[in-house]
Amino acid sequence: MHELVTFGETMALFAARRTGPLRFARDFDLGLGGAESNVAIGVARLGHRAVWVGRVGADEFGDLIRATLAGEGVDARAVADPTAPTGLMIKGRRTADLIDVRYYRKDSAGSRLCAADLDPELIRSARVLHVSAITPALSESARDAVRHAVAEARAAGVLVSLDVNYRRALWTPEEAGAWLRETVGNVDVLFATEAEGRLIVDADDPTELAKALAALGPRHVLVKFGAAGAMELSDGVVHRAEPYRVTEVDSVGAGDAFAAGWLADWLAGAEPAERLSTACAAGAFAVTSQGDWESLPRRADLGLLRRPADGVSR
Ligand code: KDG
Repeated sequence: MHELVTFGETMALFAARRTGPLRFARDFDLGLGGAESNVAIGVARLGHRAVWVGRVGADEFGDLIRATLAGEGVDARAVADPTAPTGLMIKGRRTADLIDVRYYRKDSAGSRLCAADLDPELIRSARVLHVSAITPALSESARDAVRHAVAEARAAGVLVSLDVNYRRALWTPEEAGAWLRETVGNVDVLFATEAEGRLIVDADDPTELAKALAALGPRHVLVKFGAAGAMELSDGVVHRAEPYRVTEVDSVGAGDAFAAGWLADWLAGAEPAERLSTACAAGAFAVTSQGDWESLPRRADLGLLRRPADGVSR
């Protein structure tokens, strides 16, 4: 039986191998990326059963997405849409430490996701429903799918998790803020960076920000500070986690890894300090290599970040 259900758009991802303007890239690595499927992979690697639902084109990229997710142990329920292509994400490296992401996803198969693609029984029988605020920005039907899924999960007592994942290419801060304010009251777990939290409420201090977000409904509020760690406000108690020191290669996907680590530990019944530490460790692993999810940890990897002095693990 599955434990976590998630859904959203997953795209084929072309990552330039060379640093510099994209027009001079020449060679690309082909893979895939999608906030929710990244979370599903992360949760599966940490030992829990995850289902991802989405739409892909009836094309090579759709096949790639299906096969890769299956290979990662995710139960991928992808509707192949013959009328629209799989969306594309292109990752350039403008400078050695500046990644530049472009999306070609308008009218993609993934953006046509609709409520009818989601089996209500799948949601009702899960322990966690995880969504991101990318999905409601894709299309009216995708927004409707989120509304239905959240309502279904709430009614069945399934933990509802929402990662803000603000995408400025898809909607304005005002549009995102309005949707988020309308939705967070139906959410149990909220993941946000400080800037994303401020799309919803007005507060400068991070603790005040977390409190203001929690006052809207979520029992667990996670505020992420990137390389500076994270804080969690759960049941009125604040927990803080120090970051793990790693060499950053590609930060895209760190937030999804963080959510995956936290949710996997919630599923495992871990204490708040432990699950926050797992979330930070998963986020740290995610930034250590190219790709949005490839370097996500298995349980056995988590301890590796408490490194031996010579940096060699034997
Ligand atoms: O966090 C990384 C993901 O969000 C990425 O893999 C996909 O950017 C993405 C999007 O907008 O769906």
